Amino acid sequence: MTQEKPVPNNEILRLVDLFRTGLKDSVYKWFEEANLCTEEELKVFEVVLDRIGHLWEKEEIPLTSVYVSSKIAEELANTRLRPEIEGKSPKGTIVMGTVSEDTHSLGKNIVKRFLSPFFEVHDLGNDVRLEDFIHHAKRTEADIIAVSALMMNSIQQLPHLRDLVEQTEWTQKPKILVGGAPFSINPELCEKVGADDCSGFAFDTVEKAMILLGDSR
Ligand code: B12
Repeated sequence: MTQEKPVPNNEILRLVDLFRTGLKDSVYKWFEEANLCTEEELKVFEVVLDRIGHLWEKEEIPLTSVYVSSKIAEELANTRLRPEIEGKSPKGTIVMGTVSEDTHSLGKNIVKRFLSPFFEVHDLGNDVRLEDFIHHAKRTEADIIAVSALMMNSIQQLPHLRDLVEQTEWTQKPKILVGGAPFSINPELCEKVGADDCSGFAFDTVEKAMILLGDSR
């Protein structure tokens, strides 16, 4: 991995403008020229999307601009963000999804790409009911249920997932791994929602999942 290069604030502001106005080619050119490593690229576009979210919150830009930005970010993630690890044999099974009433898929999809070389990942998509996480975890004998939650409303459901895990009979009880931006802002949320671990950044999810797996075997 190359040495971390801080991206100056004026460059972040320029990128925010390029994203929100849908100038996809200029965004690509920016990343080409910046020549960052994958971890830095991911950090940059999380910061940019966070700023865009705040602009929308302050009613400085419409929701359509957030949507346009997310479409560019999605394409960028699919084409540029390559985890620097390749095809290992799966070490366990993970059922993952974004929790019900939450359709923020970008972070979950990135995490899936990072986990897939190491685990058999069953992606249930977005807006997944807690009962469906349990059903699929049971069916696949999953080691981990990995849940993405970006909104406070969706986070509030998570303690009930712990209840459902405890109330269900398992051959081997799955661990709960949760993630999304709120967990990097406030890591204490992890304990509050009853998860076994949490992460606000895709880069440490493989390690966290491996540790949970070690604990559960
Ligand atoms: C893009 C975006 C959208 C896009 C989503 C497109 C898509 N396909 O995902 C659109 C425009 C559709 C959208 C809609 C809405 N949004 Co929105 N959105 C965002 C925004 C700007 C960026 C989210 C994002 O993609 N970030 C980039 C990714 C890569 O980061 P990430 O998700 O955090 O994921 C990383 C880590 O957290 C971690 N991770 C993520 N998941 C997981 C899971 C596991 C298991 C692990 C281990 C790790 C992990 O790894 C990822 C990579 O490092 C956020 C602002 C923010 N700061 O989050 C608001 C934000 C989340 N949205 C918000 C809101 C309110 C909405 C709407 C309700 C708006 C509306 N009025 O309709 C709707 C909700 C729709 C719904 N029911 O879900 C609020 C939530 C406020 C709150 N506290 O509850 C935010 C915070 C904006 C704000 N500042 O107010 N949104």
